[in-house]
Amino acid sequence: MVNAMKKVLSGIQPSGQLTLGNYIGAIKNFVSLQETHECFFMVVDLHAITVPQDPAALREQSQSVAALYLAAGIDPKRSAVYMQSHVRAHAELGWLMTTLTSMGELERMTQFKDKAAGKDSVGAGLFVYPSLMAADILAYNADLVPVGDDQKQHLELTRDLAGRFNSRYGDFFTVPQPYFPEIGARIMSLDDASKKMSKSNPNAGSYIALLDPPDVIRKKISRATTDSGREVKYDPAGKPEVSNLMGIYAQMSGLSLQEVEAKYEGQGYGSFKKELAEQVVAQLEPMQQRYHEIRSSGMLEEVLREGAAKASETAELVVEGVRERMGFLKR
Ligand code: AQP
Repeated sequence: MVNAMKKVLSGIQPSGQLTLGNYIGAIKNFVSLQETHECFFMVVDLHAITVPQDPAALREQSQSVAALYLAAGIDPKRSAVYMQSHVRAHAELGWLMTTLTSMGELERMTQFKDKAAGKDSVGAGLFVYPSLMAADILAYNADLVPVGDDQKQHLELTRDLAGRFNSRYGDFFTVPQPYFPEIGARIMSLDDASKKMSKSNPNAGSYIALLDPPDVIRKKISRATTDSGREVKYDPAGKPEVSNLMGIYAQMSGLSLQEVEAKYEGQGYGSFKKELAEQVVAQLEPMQQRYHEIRSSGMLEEVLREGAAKASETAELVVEGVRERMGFLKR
C-alpha cells in the first residue's frame, strides 16, 4: 500500500528549559499535526552544541525535552520521537549540505548575527548550523515544517538548497513548506516586547518555563511589563506588551483575540493578568504532572531508541540517494 500521508519534521534544542514560546510556536502544532501526517520530532542536540553546553546539563535537558514532547501529547506510537545525534544521517547530510551553501547566505542569517553579537569568539558550528538544519528537514523529504517565525529565514535557505541540489543533480528533494501558527508565531519576552521569549535568556523573569511551578507562573505574569494605559486592546505596534499577553491568552484559552478584547473591555490590566495566569496554569499543570510520571517511569529510553530506528530507516535511504547523485562510490 502506498503511504499517502505527508511528512512533518521539526525539532527543539535542549539548550535550556523549554518556554511557553517553544510550546505555542512549535509543540502545540506538533501535537495536532500528528493526527493527519507522518511525523518526525527530534531533540536537536547537535544544534544545542553550537554554543558551549555543560555535558551533565545537556544530558538532563535532552531527557527533559523528550519527556515534555510526550507530556504535551505527542504519541510515540504515531510519531517518531528521538535524539538528532542518534540518527547519523543528520551529521553526514549536514556536511554535504554545507558544501552547497555559500558564505554570503550564512552571513545574512539574523539569528547568527543576534547570537554572535558582542562575543569575542564564536564557534564555526553556530555559523554553519542553518545548513545542518536544512539537512535535518531534507533527510526525510519532509513536506511541512512547523516552526515559530524566528525560523523563517532558515526555512527559506532549506528551500533554496533543495532547489539548488535538484537543479544540479536532478530532481530529488521535496521543497518543504513552513507551517507557522496563526497567533503566537512569535511570543515575546515578558520584560521586553521587542525580543522573542527565549530559553537561553539569562533573566528567568523574561520567560515562562513549561516546568515553572504555578506560583512562579503567577508571579512572572503579574510582573510582566505593560504600558501606562489600561485598555486590553490588540495593537501590536502601539501596545506590544499587552498584545503579546493577549496572544498568550488566546492560545491558552482557545478564545479569539477579539473575544479576549471583549471579555476585558473596561476592566484594566489587573484582572486580565490574574486570569491569564490561571489560564496558563490550567494548561501547564496537567502537563507537568504527566512530565514527572514519564520521567519516573523509565520509558524514555525505549521511546528514543524506537524513534531513532524508525527515523534512520527513512533518512539513510535519502542520504544514499544524495551520495549516489553527488558521485560518491557505493560503500
Ligand atoms: N518566542 C517564541 N515564539 C514562538 N515560537 C518560538 N520558538 C522558539 N521561541 C519562540 C520556536 O520553538 C522551536 C524550537 O526552537 P529552538 O529551541 O530550536 O531554538 P530557538 O528558536 O533559538 O528557541 P529559543 O527558545 O530562543 O532557544 P535558544 O535560546 O537556545 O536559542 C522553533 O520552532 C522556534 O521557532
